[in-house]
Amino acid sequence: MTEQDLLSRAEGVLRANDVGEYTKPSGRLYPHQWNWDSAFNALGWAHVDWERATREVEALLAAQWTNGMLPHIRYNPSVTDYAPGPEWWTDVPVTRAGEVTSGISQPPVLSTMVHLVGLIQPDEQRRRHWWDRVYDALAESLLYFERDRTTGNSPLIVLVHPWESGLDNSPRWDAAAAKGFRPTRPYRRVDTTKVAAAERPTSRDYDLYMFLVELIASHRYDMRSYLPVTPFAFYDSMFNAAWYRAVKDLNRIADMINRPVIVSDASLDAFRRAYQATLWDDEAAMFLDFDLTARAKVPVHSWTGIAAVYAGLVDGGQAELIYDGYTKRSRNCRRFPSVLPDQTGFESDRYHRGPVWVNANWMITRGLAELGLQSRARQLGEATIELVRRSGFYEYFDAYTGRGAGADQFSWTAALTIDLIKRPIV
Ligand code: 2M8
Repeated sequence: MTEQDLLSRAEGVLRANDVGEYTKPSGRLYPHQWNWDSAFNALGWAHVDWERATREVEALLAAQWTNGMLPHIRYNPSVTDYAPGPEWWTDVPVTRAGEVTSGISQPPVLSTMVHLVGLIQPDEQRRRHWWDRVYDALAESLLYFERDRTTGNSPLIVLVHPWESGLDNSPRWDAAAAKGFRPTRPYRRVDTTKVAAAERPTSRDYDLYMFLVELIASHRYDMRSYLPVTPFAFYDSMFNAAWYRAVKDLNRIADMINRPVIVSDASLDAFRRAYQATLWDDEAAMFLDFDLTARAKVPVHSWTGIAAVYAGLVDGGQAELIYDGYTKRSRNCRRFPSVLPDQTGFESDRYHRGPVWVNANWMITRGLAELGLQSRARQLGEATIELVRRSGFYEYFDAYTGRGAGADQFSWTAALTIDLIKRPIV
């Protein structure tokens, strides 16, 4: 298949999942608008239809809460056969009447994508005008985490639900799921009626998800009262990296449209120091998550431990150390597995427990290139395009065989493949 064929197929995936103002992550499995999916999808759209990219972002911003939070799902009220659905998230404080959303957030990559989408627009006036229009909402969405999701003296952000990590059934959450929490009400799942149950989270995982949903809703989404009592509170190394990079990118936008920066350089330095001091693990030679309830690092080595590379939270030397260590330990895998194969809980074809994901590869590819590690970036970028070319636009890929799994015709796989081809590493 030529590069041009691959590009037009990728565009076809975005168009097939396009419902006008947002792009479904996948036609079959995910009918609503998801937060970080839309951010990645906007970047793909920017290369084929720039105005459509801006609509994707603005549709997501329409779901913003009065406290600034950007929810992880913006439900489409006309879709009624999805479960568990919005009835679990009662009385959410949306800014716009009529919006129906979940009550947690997702990795905040949106400002970074908005920065890139803007740069793709050659007309400077149009670009600046758009940035100006979305700037305040983006700023509030990032400041929300500083205001409501920090605790004690640490500037690091607390994650309150596995769904919020974007990596729902990562083995990092196994210890929490093993505690046997269950919601008080029965719940229904549709995911396992659409794709093989063996590729999805287990019912024990879902018991934890729904237990936490009930707990968060019962605290009326007030994290100040929820944090002291929840059994699930983590400094997630990828979520925190995404926030740091998003703030830097929004500061860049601010500079270009003459707005005040949202977080000062001194605060960013303090954040970087806290990230290094709290999450770096010498023995693992990567960053680990921190469990605030157990007051200990989470001993699971996954790609989130390299996410600092995406954010520029490390220099080239540290990036090389982490990335090369990860590569060595996953020599027998496709580039690169979401969990290292020597870890308890690794499964090569189950969702966030080992398979290769295009968004993870894209984040690391871009981060490596920005830190000056061009040849590694080029190799990873090319391996990612090749995997999609051979296996198709799947949600994820078996870490050993490269077989596509989960949902087919998956939007961010298409969107980020377009970006990897259109903006090659030089
Ligand atoms: C997955 O998460 C949803 C719940 O939010 C699910 O499993 O049903 C995750 O992979 C998440 O990162 C992604 O945003 C979402 C939609 O693609 O699916």
